[in-house]
Amino acid sequence: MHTIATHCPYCALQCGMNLRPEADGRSVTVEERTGFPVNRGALCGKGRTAPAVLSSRVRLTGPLIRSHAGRLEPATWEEALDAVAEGLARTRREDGADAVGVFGGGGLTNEKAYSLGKFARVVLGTSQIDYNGRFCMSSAAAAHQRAFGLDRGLPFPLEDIPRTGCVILVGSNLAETMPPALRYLTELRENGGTLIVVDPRRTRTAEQADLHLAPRPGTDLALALGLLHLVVAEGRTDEEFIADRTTGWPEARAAAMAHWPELVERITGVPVPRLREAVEMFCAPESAMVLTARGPEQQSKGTDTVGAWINLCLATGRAGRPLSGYGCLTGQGNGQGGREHGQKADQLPGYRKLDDPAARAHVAGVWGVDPDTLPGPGRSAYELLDALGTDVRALLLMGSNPVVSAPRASHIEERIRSLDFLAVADVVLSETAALADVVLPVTQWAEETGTTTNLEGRVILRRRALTPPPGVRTDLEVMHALAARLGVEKGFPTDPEEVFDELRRASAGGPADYSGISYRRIADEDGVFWPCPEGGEGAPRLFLDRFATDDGRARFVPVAHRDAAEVPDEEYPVLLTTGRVVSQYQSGAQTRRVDELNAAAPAPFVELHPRLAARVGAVDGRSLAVVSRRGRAVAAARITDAIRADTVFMPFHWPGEGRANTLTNPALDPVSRMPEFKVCAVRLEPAEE
Ligand SMILES: Nc1nc2c(c(=O)[nH]1)N[C@H]1C(S)=C(S)[C@@H](COP(=O)(O)OP(=O)(O)OC[C@H]3O[C@@H](n4cnc5c(=O)[nH]c(N)nc54)[C@H](O)[C@@H]3O)O[C@H]1N2
Ligand SMILES: Nc1nc2c(c(=O)[nH]1)N[C@H]1C(S)=C(S)[C@@H](COP(=O)(O)OP(=O)(O)OC[C@H]3O[C@@H](n4cnc5c(=O)[nH]c(N)nc54)[C@H](O)[C@@H]3O)O[C@H]1N2
Ligand code: SF4
Ligand SMILES: [Mo]
Repeated sequence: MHTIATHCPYCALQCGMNLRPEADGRSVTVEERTGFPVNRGALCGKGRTAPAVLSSRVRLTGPLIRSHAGRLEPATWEEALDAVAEGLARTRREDGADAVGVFGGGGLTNEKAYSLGKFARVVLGTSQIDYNGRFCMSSAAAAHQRAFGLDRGLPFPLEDIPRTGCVILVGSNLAETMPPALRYLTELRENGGTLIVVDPRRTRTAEQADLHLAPRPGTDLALALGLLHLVVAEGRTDEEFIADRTTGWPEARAAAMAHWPELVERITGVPVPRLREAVEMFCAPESAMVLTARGPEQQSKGTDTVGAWINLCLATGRAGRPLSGYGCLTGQGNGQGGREHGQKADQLPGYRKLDDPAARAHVAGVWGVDPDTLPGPGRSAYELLDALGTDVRALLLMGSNPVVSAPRASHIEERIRSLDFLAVADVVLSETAALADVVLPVTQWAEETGTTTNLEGRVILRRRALTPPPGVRTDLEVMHALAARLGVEKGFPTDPEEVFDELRRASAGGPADYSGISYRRIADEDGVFWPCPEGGEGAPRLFLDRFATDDGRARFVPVAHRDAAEVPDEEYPVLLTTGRVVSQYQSGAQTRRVDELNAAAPAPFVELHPRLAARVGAVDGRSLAVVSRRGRAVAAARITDAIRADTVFMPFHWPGEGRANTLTNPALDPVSRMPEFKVCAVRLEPAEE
């Protein structure tokens, strides 16, 4: 039997894989797809085991409605869709359109994300839509916009990485979060290039580095400024590049000069000689790159922090040139495309701005509505979740599990419980779906067709390989049916290619222009890089001639270090940071349902240094309580000298007692509205077993 070429349902690498349908037509096996350039056949354990979530043993197989007794009970699709339409309409009638919220996800295909944004603005007429990507790469996106006038996570394909001279990888543990991508770093070093990893922990990724800098969490901004200071002091700036291709250098230079090396050592804990080594490694070769991920970005100053790393690239002429530049390693399966087509609070498709009259007119034209009927910008993700049960009284949730993944999660869980009405579309009964009034079971990656845009800006096609079980519908079918019940008969097609063709028109002429991309072209070209105007070529490499600003020049932004929103004190003397392990994905809703992955990563833990463990009486493998101003979590201690002695680390993949987000601080970055997942203050207490 033939195989179907498609992509993994999980992270932003969007590894290519082949699916072989079994004779029964109800299951698939994963096979190598060596021809796809990003992963050349390699897959991590999550991708390899993804078909396990297709099994009816773990997934939702039919709609559920909460009964008068308070239990979720099986219902027909007609009943469930009627109940959702009525729930949303009632709130709108009684409390106004903005009392209805929509929360989306960066795992949704472009077609779904586009339709969800349109559904909110056209069918519900609400401004209250945002999505979990706000928790992901929003700080890097904002910094990209500010400096380059355009936000595409990587302005070059991954294949450029092995050919550059030096990579500074800031707060990315890609050996665990994108395992097949580690190959690019290995090849870089085989080619004579060097790797610097910046992470408070000596991760599997840091172990590969020529130089590992382990700053105190929340101090990357000072670190980048300190490196820029040394670049200036040592006369290593590229004055010609600065003069020809940038603006704002004098102010940015002055800001960096206020961060002299000894001060930076005091703030970050990174010794001055290590700073000098890093500058030498970064400046000596012809070309170099800085790549950031969630470590420096998920901070209440994430935008400025990324800005400081961009300034370092600009001052040394390491941007807008071949094999050089700044890039952000986007996280979710469609983390890139999901941030372009309108599920963000301030955005219209094609990365257009909702408050731009010309953008409103263009998109309203494609949608066949009066531009004046489009609502304005709404609240950011955390602010939206925080408003549930007060200003926002009904919510439609598609593609996120905030009970586990939102900061200050006990509070957010309580807000969700206080809603008048909650509808959740999901593939499994997630912790958030379990609180819903109506649960709509939807199809999965292997059962539907649609495009995603990987971390390189490469638009790719996932293909349907399986007939979905009879009790589930696609997200597009859900939106179509709800729109019809709410009085909008047209404009929500269920055929993904039809949606994509409309998205192309809506994006035409915008910053993320998809108008020249078609399903056919994606198949022929191993994906097409945006921007790609009608009839044009895709653009794997950006900014080589000009940046996307009005004057074509990149903008330095003067930034200064500031403390994290919460710093250690007597009561909460230890820093907590959070992140991921290789065998679980995000809130764990999908991967905690896969036996093989659970065997590898069965439970949450608290990673801490032996010295800190001795001080607080923690014993390896025994329960340890972690207490912050938001709450208390308990997980097994994991004692290792691979972490700073002033910091503990918890993965956030689990609900319940070991939920890391019970502890995290929702302090927001003022520009991106990113919460500070990566730094808060805690104390440790031995816990009862
Ligand atoms: N296995 C697995 N893979 C995934 C995911 C998953 O859940 N599981 N999720 C996907 C998604 S959506 C994303 S966004 C990516 C995330 O990918 P990464 O950004 O690689 O993942 P994290 O573990 O969140 O954070 C990376 C590193 O930041 C470090 N760090 C913590 N605080 C700081 C700090 O203040 N400064 C610096 N420089 N570093 C710090 C942590 O120690 C950690 O090693 O992964 C994607 N891939
Ligand atoms: N403490 C801490 N918290 C964090 C982070 C951190 O580093 N530390 N990282 C943050 C980051 S970067 C991210 S991206 C978020 C992610 O956190 P979440 O938004 O909770 O991400 P997922 O667990 O992927 O949730 C996706 C949900 O949608 C379902 N789903 C999957 N595909 C589809 C689909 O096509 N349609 C529908 N309707 N549902 C689908 C899944 O089953 C799952 O229940 O977590 C954030 N939270
Ligand atoms: S690295 Fe990401 S895309 Fe590749 S197989 Fe693993 S989870 Fe899937
Ligand atoms: Mo993410």
